[in-house]
Formats: sequence, structure tokens, C-alpha cells
Amino acid sequence: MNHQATPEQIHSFQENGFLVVENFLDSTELEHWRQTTQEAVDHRLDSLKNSGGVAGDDVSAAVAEIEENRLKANQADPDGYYSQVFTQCVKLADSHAGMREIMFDSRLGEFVATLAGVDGIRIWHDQALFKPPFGNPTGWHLDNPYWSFSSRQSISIWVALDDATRDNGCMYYLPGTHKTATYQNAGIGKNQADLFKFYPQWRELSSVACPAAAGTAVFHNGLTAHGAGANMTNRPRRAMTCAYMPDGSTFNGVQNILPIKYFESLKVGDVLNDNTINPLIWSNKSTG
Ligand SMILES: O=C(O)CCC(=O)C(=O)O
Ligand SMILES: [Fe+2]
Repeated sequence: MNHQATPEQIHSFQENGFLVVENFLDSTELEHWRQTTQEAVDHRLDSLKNSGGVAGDDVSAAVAEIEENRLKANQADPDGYYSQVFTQCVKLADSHAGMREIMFDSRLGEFVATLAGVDGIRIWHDQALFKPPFGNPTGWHLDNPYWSFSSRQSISIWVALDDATRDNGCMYYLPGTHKTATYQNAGIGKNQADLFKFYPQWRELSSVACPAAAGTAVFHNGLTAHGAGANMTNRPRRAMTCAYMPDGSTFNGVQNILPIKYFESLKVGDVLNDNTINPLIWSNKSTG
């Protein structure tokens, strides 16, 4: 794993709000991520289909709830637009030991913390995003407004498991938008351009396509405007992603993936530091 961010990469990430790192995984790691992700997704989808619930070694009630609600919504509307944007499985590390091992790698934590410029980093949630054959585009949106903390230094990694191209739905970014984003956001809906209702000035910006060969990692700030194209091919475009929360971030009152009991126990302003829910995967204190 290419896990040392260079000063140029850090600078570019800070300025643009996104960064492409080619060959982030070597070929052995890529094969391992592919197999593990596919297995974890199959396992998740099977257990939802067969038992109506989420099976797993220690899957949390919160994951079960999130997945069940999403699956029900998709099943109720199988030809619905959103279900054809991507198959989305969150918190696979909670239900799959191999995925947990991948996600808890402190080298990943160090890389994203260094790009984000923070002293410690927690997992918000991992998420497999498989755009299906002939799948719909992912409309322009911001990530951080969906989450239960607000931080201008939140960050995500998006790893291509298949070559992501302009043909099959690679990522697109609007450079620098993390600097001017407020917390207004558009849902990922049918209108690609809904986000510009809130940020009309961003219409002036040229979007940047980020084709990514399998094994490439693309990073973005949680406030950088991004989306992905349609999949015009007959093969899936698979990506494994993880969203991260800077250590010390506090609860903002929004529900997203927190277990209900924990959510109900929180007051706005409480530090989100439960290691079973948001594991601290790297801190500059722990490594001296
Ligand atoms: O994979 C996609 O189509 C969208 C990914 C995305 O929005 C994200 O990783 O935050
Ligand atoms: Fe996103």
C-alpha cells in the first residue's frame, strides 16, 4: 500500500478538495480488497434477502436497521431510480472479519489524517458502492451534511475495484468547493444539478473527471462537491469506500448510522469517541 502522502499530494488535496493516487494498492492487495469486498457484499445481500435481517459475526443493531430500511425501500421500488444509482452496503466491517481487517489498517488512517491535516482519525462508516451495469449517474452532492458531526476536515477514500472510466461512472469533482461549501446539500436524486440551486456560483466551475484504474484511490473532503457519471457498460463499476471523522468531532444532532440507543443518549456537542462505533484507527499520539 502506497501509504506515505507526499507534501505535493497534501497541498493538492488541501487546495482542490480531492486527490487521485494511482497504484494505491499493489496487485496482491487489489485482489484481496476485491475478493473481500465482493464476499462481504454478497454475504450482506444474501442475509437480507433470506432472513429479512442482517446476519454477521457481531453486526450492530444500527447496521441492521439501516440496511433493512434501505433494502425495503429498494424492494418496494425495484425499478426505482436510486436503486439503479448503486448497490450500497454500509459498515461491512461490522459484519465481515476480513473487511474489518482491511478497514482498521492504521496505514489507511495515517494517510487520510495526513491529507486532512488532523491528529487522529475515526471511521465514520465504510461503504461498498457498486454501480450496476447501465446504472444511473450519481448526482452532485456533498457528504458531510449527511453525517452526525460537522467538520471541514472530514475525508473519504474511494478505491476503484474495477477500472472506473468515463464510460462506466468514474468520479467527478468541482475543485475548491470544500472551501466555500455551507452545509446546504441536495439529495442524490434524478436531477444531477439540484446542488446548484444552493450554490449557483459553482456553475462557473469546470468539473474534473477522475478516471481511476483498479487499485487507484481517490480521496475527497466531505464538503467537496462530487458526483459520478452513468454506467453505459454492461459490467458493474465496483468501488470500496470509507468515510472518516477527525478525532474530537462532536455530535450535531443529525442521525445517520449511529445505533439508536447511542443516538438517543447524545446531546449536541458531545464528543463522538465510542471506539466500538467509530474506531480510532490512527492518532499521532499512539505512534509518538
Ligand atoms: O461511487 C459513486 O458513484 C459515488 C461515491 C460517493 O458519492 C462517495 O464516495 O462519497
Ligand atoms: Fe458522496
